Amino acid sequence: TKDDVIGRKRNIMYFHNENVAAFHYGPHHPMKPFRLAVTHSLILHYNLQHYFTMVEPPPATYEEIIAFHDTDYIEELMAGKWRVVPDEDAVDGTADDVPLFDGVYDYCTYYTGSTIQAAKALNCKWADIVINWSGGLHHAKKAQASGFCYVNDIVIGILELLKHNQRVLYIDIDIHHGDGVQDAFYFTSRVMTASFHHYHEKFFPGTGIVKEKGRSDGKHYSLNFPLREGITDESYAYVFKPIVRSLVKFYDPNVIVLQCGADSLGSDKLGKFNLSFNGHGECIRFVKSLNRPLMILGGGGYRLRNVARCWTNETAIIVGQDDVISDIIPEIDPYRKCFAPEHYKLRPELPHRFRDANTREFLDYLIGVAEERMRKIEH
Ligand code: TV1
Ligand code: CA
Ligand code: ZN
Repeated sequence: TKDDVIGRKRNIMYFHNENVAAFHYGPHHPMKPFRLAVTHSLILHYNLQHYFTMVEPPPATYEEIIAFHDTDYIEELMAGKWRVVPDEDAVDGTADDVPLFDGVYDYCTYYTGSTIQAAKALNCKWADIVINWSGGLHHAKKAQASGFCYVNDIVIGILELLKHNQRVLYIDIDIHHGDGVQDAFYFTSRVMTASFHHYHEKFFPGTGIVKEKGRSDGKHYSLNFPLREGITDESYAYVFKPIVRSLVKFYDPNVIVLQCGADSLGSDKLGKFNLSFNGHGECIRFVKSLNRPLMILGGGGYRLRNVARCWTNETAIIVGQDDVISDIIPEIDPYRKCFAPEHYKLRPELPHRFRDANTREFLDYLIGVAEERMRKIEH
């Protein structure tokens, strides 16, 4: 394979606890854990499991979860009741985003357990690349659920990585700003966070402007790329590649964590970008090519069939089989009917619903700011 030509073959581990897919946020809620069952099934029916070690990790323990979260907050989550905060919240509809559905705490232990075991596998050098598509819930705060996220598995996973690694680079290509991860490490230089997202004052969570750059020891170690709607593969690669290349060169991370939210794809139910499967997957391919220990996580993604396609294609990219596997969804996949509208293709073209509002000048400005910041990095 190409891996053998370019370098040493990389050892890959895949973490999945199937219990995670059985939870329901509620009938009209856009977040559907079932997408994880469809994704996992598609990965298996493409026989990609021959190229990685599959692990069913144990759920995260209470002790592991409170490594980041506030104990009072986690107790509310376990009890299935938010504490009553007089007048606030309730009215503004934020509570609808994070409903206390049946088993919500257990759900969190499953996706977080996979991220923790993935981090441990990198720490012990059992694997060079680890994958957990159920993880990547980047909005959860120390003492608050936010944007479909209750427990921040990414922060907990990075804390685990910091036990054995001096510097962790976090890259986030979900269309939403990775605010929970940024906030958790805003004051430290041991984690550099870089989020690429759509920014608009009315687009959730409304943070992630260029000026948010970290504070005290963490000054210059938070980077934000607030993109406008409709970004295409070409424009995205134009900013992503040079920035990530320089980040790795100047920050020289010991490990990279990549949140691969699939809501940056075109035609996502909540998203406003125009990325194709190829454009999204190109980011994963590029980060892999930098040859650092790597943790791949999921995140958002609200068009169920496209989430499964996206992460299956990206699993294939990671294992070096993307140019080998068929573009027709395997017939024996029990969820095959999900893919019917686009003739059972793995990587159909997605309609462009938004004009690309990212001018060349704007993208050059973002690259310029990032390069100036990186020159200030020292260690
Ligand atoms: C219940 C039922 C909840 C239908 C939420 C879309 C719903 C949304 C729903 C929704 C929806 C958001 C806000 C609300 C600010 C809040 C996993 C006062 C059709 C990582 C989280 C987006 C994205 C939250 C998570 C956002 C992730 N958008 N229908 N809620 N308002 N919340 O805008 O980054 O992908 O939309
Ligand atoms: Ca993002
Ligand atoms: Zn998102």
